[in-house]
Amino acid sequence: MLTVFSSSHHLHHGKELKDGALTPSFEEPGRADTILRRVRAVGLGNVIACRPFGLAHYIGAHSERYVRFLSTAWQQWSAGGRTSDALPLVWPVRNMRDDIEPSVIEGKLGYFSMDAGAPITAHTWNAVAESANLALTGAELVLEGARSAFALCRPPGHHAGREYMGGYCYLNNAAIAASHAIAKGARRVAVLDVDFHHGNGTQDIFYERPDVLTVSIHGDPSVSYPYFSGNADERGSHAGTGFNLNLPLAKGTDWAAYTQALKLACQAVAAHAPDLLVVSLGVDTFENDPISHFQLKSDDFSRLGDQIASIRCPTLFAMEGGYMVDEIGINAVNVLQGFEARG
Ligand code: OKP
Ligand code: ZN
Repeated sequence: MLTVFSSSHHLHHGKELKDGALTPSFEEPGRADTILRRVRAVGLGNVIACRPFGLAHYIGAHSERYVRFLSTAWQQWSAGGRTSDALPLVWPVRNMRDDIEPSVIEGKLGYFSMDAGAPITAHTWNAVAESANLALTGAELVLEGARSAFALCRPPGHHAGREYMGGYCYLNNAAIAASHAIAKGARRVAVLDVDFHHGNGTQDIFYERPDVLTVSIHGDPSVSYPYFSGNADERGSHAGTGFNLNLPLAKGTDWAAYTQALKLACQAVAAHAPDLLVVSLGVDTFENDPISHFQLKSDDFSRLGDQIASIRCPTLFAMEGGYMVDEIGINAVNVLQGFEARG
């Protein structure tokens, strides 16, 4: 399996609020480097650079005004001399105006975000665009005939919606890859999200569409981030009704319970008969993950890959979360090797 990688991810490491204090984000450069090291150590396959793509490739999954905001936010934020991370502080909620984009950056930050978990630093945009380009490249490799590819995306993408960032995510890499596949002639695509956290952004982007099935297995939102989406009764709307499947699981879920949900997820994907499957590959379901609450062990990730391979569909893996930096290389690559072992 080819891995698509770029060292541009080093351009991004922001700060997040943890227990009331601003500290370096869990989503940090060591993550992607650890995974790349493991890819090389096991000889998964060649590591290649991404092909060139531009702003136009991000529009569709995202709105034009959101991409414009993201690509210019640091310039606007720093214009007055600020050097600290740009973070939102005000959001439109029930009965407030969510239909008028503010003209100043302080307002735009809240307008285009779901939380304060996506800090914008001086070179964040470069890292974010390159991360999306990795997924776009991986999608093209698979559309050109590869059975699978691994886009080692960082920053992750699945919390980013059509018009918002949040939860370490800016551009939705998996959704951009799925949209590109449709633009290139794929009739149906499925996105299977196995990150611990609900893929709310991917759900948002495809919620009204029947051509892109979105399936997510995640911590029950009543007790787990992102709290405000991911319930089982969110099934899609309009023409997309029935084409979104959420499988929320309790805190403490282990492989025995996880594999049951995964079986349902894989059945739903197989029934959609997609031309491309995009797996939002988060490995924060690991028992020792510092911010998540499932109990998967390293060997379980091999089984996860094997079960995904049983769908028998051309598959792009796009990296999402996983924060136990010592283990995420083993766990992510176990999924990929488990997938390949089925042949
Ligand atoms: C991104 B991905 C951490 C609280 C949770 C946001 C988590 C975003 C997860 N102290 N903060 O889905 O892995
Ligand atoms: Zn996650």
